[in-house]
Amino acid sequence: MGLGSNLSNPVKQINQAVVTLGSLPKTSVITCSKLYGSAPQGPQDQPDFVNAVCQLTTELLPLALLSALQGIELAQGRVKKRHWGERLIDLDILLFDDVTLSLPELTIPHIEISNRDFVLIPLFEIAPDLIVPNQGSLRNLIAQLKTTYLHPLSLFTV
Ligand code: ROI
Repeated sequence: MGLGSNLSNPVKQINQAVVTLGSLPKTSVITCSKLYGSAPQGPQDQPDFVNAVCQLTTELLPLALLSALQGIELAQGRVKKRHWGERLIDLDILLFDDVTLSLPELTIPHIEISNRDFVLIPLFEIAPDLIVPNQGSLRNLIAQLKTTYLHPLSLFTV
């Protein structure tokens, strides 16, 4: 899954979310990427994001996991400000084993996965040989990114 934040101490928001994810019923966090700083996709008049991805194991079904993630977002105080705008915490299901799903409330793989350097590059760190259902190898998706605006965060802050 993907994590992103660009408000109210993003590093703290992401760390908090990871801790809470690990406390969901029948769910554990297996591994997480580094934190990355990334330029916003969408309106440019907002702060840079902090992004990371984590691998979970869970017995929750996709829609139950989605509602658990939405619960965490709300508990951390997320309020929607504008489309593709700044956010306190964003938790996205990116992939779910080799499931493909297309529902109004949830698309797996994540609908924007192939356009997002801030998802693909952290994913490569934890799963370099990943195949994205219907979209081929992660390696190839990364090769097709036009530009990337990502830097490992530890080089700059913390
Ligand atoms: N841009 C970046 N860099 N990182 C995000 O997590 C992110 N999330 C979003 C939008 C607003 C589309 N842009 C983003 O939801």
